[in-house]
Amino acid sequence: MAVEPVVYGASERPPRGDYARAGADYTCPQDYSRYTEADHDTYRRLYERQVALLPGRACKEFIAGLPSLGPSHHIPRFEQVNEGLVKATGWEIVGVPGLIPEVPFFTLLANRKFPVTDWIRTPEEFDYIVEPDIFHDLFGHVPLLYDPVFADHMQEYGKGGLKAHRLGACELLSRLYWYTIEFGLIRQKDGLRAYGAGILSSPGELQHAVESSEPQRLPLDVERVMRTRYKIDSYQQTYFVIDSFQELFDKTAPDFTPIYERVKGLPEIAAGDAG
Ligand code: HBI
Ligand code: FE
Repeated sequence: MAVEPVVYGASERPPRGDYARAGADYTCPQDYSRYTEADHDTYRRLYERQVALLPGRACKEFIAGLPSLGPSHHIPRFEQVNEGLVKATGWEIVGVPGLIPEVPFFTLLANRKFPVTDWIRTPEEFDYIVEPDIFHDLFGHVPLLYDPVFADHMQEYGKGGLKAHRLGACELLSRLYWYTIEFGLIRQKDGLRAYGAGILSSPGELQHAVESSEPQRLPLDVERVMRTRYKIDSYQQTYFVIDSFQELFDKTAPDFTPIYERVKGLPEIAAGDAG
């Protein structure tokens, strides 16, 4: 059954992925034979550029998990990544044609399955791409799934997403995803480090988020996050900082229903406002 594609944000361009290959749960096999030499070369170049920027900027858990993706000179096979990942934290990566609707997305996370886009950007998009491609999903998100606390948090996020959908609070919860799992910062003993996939997979934003004096950096406060709008096509003007993944897990463990009620009655805060 062909499923309807999903387009992220207001992009007028049709989605890149071949949604006809996806099943009812929006997953599709990683058709490894489709990758061209140019695709493998793009992956290798993206990896090489990014890994050189990680020291002093990526959190220690990300650095520890990255080698588990396997060799960097070609696009990894999902089943090979899964051999180690399933043993480590019970997570597995599944192929998807691109962005998928909230409920299928949350359902996969709730079952410890992380959706990884199966196509890679063109060489012309080497420096920037709006939609997440395989490099963003694999390099940005998967290494932290080897960390037991973060892995548990991601599953709880998925379960919370299904609940948020029932409560009509997906927009509020997606802000939490944005300001933590995509663009979160963590204070570690040797300094401020990135743990968000959107930061870790971007050369420019990794330096901006950790080193620039421009953005404001606030302690993670779930209610403040849920009131804060975000932009998908520019560096963040606000980052939220945690001191440990345990803090992230504990702050997002409570039932959000009362927070959703309170936030719905409060004015939103623009991405760069002190609020
Ligand atoms: N689909 N494949 C994919 N990857 C995502 O990160 C993703 C998605 N669909 C919805 C979504 N993220 C956002 O709504 C999250 O903020 C929940
Ligand atoms: Fe992402």
